[in-house]
Amino acid sequence: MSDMVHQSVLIVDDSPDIHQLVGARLRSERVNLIHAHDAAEGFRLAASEKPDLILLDLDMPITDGMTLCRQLKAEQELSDIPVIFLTGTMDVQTKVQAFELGAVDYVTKPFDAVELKARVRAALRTKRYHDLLTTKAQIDALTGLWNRGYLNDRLAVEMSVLERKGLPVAVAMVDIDHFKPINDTYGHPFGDAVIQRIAEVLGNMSRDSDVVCRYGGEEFAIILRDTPSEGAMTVAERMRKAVETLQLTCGKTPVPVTVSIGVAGSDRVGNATDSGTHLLEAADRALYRVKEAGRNRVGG
Ligand code: GH3
Ligand code: MG
Ligand code: MG
Ligand code: MG
Repeated sequence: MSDMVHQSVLIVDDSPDIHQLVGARLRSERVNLIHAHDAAEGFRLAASEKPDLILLDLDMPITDGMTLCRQLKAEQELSDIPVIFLTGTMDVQTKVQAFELGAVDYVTKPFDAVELKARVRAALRTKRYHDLLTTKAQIDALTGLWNRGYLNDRLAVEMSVLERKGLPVAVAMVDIDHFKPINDTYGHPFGDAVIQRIAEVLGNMSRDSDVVCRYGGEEFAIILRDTPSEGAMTVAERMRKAVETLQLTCGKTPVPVTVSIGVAGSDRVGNATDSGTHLLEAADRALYRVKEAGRNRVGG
């Protein structure tokens, strides 16, 4: 989550004077200013820096602000960055066009320092809420792990990275063994606590680069980046063992809990961009086989 201190503003304007002026006006605001002097540089810096706000000059030679705005809005990763147009006079039709393109606001030059600050602040505040909601929508409330929606999005991204860079990706599907009787015997709240503890173990046993998700009820899916099938099997076995040795209790009653894990790697399943679903399905089939074979084990 970007903190107020770290929010960044990209200004795209062909006039050095405007850069200096905006810099001076926003000096008292705790924002990082990033400077671009034409549309091409603006697009490049938007993509690499992912600013929280873009102040965009309407009139620029070569490529104007409207065109750059259209390009930004067409890019999935950049389309959520709010854009405020900086402009001299602006007729109603141009204003309407700017808003239709996705601009959140405009400021007319010469701009009043107080007004510029207020508009920048308002846009950054909305961006913080936006980021917060986006994050919340991707997190599972019970465990704090990523949810299934995020898993699907992330898997698609990882598969395209894989296709470009050739790094192997693996998926591990984890399912708690005989969970229904645990719920039935000790109650649903205890069942929830078990799910939380296992989520914790999976989180602790994974690397920062792994993506640990709650897939559904008592099922988890882990994306293991830059990991071939064999390595994924080793990680999964470590996780299985860690759960087995948990020694959970309900009151004073020991409640042994185990998991079964199915693993699938891109080195076996294939690395097409659309193969994320294949990978999940293959891991799920492996899990099914492991369950059939007797549970509390790992299989590929
Ligand atoms: P298996 O070894 O074959 O996986 O047996 P199982 O009993 O775990 O079977 P299954 O995976 O089909 O059962 C999942 C059970 O998990 C069913 C449901 O009552 C319970 N469950 C699903 N979501 C939650 C949850 O959020 N909290 C709790 N406490 N229980 C849940
Ligand atoms: Mg200009
Ligand atoms: Mg299940
Ligand atoms: Mg189960």
